[in-house]
Amino acid sequence: MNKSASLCKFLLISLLYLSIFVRCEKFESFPDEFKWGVGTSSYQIEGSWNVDGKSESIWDHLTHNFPEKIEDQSNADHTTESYKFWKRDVEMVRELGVGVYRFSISWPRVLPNGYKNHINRAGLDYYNNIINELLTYNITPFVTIYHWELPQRLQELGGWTNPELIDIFIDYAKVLFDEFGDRVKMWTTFNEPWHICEQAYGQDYMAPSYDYPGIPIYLCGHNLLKAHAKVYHMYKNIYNHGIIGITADISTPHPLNHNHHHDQQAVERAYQFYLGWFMHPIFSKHGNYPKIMIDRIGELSKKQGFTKSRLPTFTNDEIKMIHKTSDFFGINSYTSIQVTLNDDDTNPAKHKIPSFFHDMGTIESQNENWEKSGSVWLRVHPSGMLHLLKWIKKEYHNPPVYITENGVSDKGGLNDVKRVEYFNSYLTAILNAINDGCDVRGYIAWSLMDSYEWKAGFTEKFGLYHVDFNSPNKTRTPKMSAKVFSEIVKTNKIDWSYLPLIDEKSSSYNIKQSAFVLVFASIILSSL
Ligand code: GBH
Repeated sequence: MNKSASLCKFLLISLLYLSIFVRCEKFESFPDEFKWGVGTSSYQIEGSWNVDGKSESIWDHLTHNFPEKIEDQSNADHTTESYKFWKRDVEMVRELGVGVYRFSISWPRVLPNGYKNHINRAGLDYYNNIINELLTYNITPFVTIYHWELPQRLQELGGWTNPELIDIFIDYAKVLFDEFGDRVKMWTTFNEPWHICEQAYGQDYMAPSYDYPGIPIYLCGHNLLKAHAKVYHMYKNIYNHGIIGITADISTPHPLNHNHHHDQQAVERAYQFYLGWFMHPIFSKHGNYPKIMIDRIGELSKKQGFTKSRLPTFTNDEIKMIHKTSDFFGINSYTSIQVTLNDDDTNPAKHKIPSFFHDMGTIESQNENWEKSGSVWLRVHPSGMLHLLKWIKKEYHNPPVYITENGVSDKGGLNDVKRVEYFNSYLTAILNAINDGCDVRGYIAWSLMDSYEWKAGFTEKFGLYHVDFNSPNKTRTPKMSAKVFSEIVKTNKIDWSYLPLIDEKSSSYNIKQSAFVLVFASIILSSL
């Protein structure tokens, strides 16, 4: 063989090798522009519940008047005292090296009556301080306008079942845009509308624990969607310096029995009832509620003797007004469920009639093989995240997605190996989704630090930082997961070095191994 031919061959093989290597690298790292963040919410961290003019929220009201409804009878009167120690919080965000801090604003801290006739300057200044401190260090504030803290006085008007709240919410949002809009460029209106409506009005569960299944929940959802859309338009018309969206939540549904096509149907129903209820009107091609919800709730309502559907109807103008009112698809997801159909005639699950769960017509469970966490509802199932992201891509034509919450609980401690495993395996699933073409733009880990976990009180910990709730300064200390997460953020790669070899590791390395086999094969072939 002559010299130039062998040089040519050499070059070709090098090129092949290089392209495979680059491909592997690409598959193993997150995109350069990927946004990393950590999250908290006001009630869970602020404490100082009645300080400097703040009034009572529905969570203050619930925890003060019905402590027996909370696992450890606790409340968030003090919790991590971020109202005092916010500087330390921002310092931790810096230590982690993330570019985004997602936090929420307490409505009754800013507008104690709920209305804008009385604006509490001290409340606004608290958030101004946080925002300014974040910006000093180049950290993007990502503000949630409503993470469940309704002023109690507005609850007394019927809360989110009262359409009056739409305009009152617009006023509240306007106060925030006027005050912070010059510096805050990332907003979400509502955190987890399903929880705000179903878990709070349909059950004796999240505040206000209204326990009225199947009716007020849909009024709540209707008002929430209108309030969201109107605030979106106001922002776009008057301010429009940044992005604004909504964050929904779901535990990824899987068929209980993979071979039963009925169970596949149950999966689709669960997606549409949990996510589609709020996201279909915004992200689907033509807007409005999912057809399956309109049909099922309509038919069941009729059977049950109601004059009209318990699911309210949007006018055509309202459908248009709500359609496409989110710059990104915000999603919170922690775990998976298994579902099977629950037919109306038999109702074997004995769901209350009417109720959201009876309307959906499914029975849920969790797989005993999925690893447990510190919470009964949360089992570790990373491939659920991949399914979910693919479903969103397909259903809503690949919208830009922010994973606004994902994380795991334990019972506490600094050596949180399980949390490291959780983040690594869920992030591997997310990376797979990105390599599959899902437009995931960012990941916000839940949570910056241990905090008040709603009905579970202080019995479950989600933090990257440990908080010593007994110390006067509520001392915050990084856990192992904080160190690993900051390494991931720095390198844009998942970091397995802290852990013994586990499945996901070997699978991500398989790509590289097969690449090497390929290269060797080609070298041998070419030398023949
Ligand atoms: C998110 O909600 C919240 O946005 C966040 O504030 C919260 O800290 C985080 O999740 C972790 O929970 O006890 O079986 O009846 C997710 C909603 C709320 C889902 C509590 C599970 C308990 C269900 N989570 N809920 S159960």
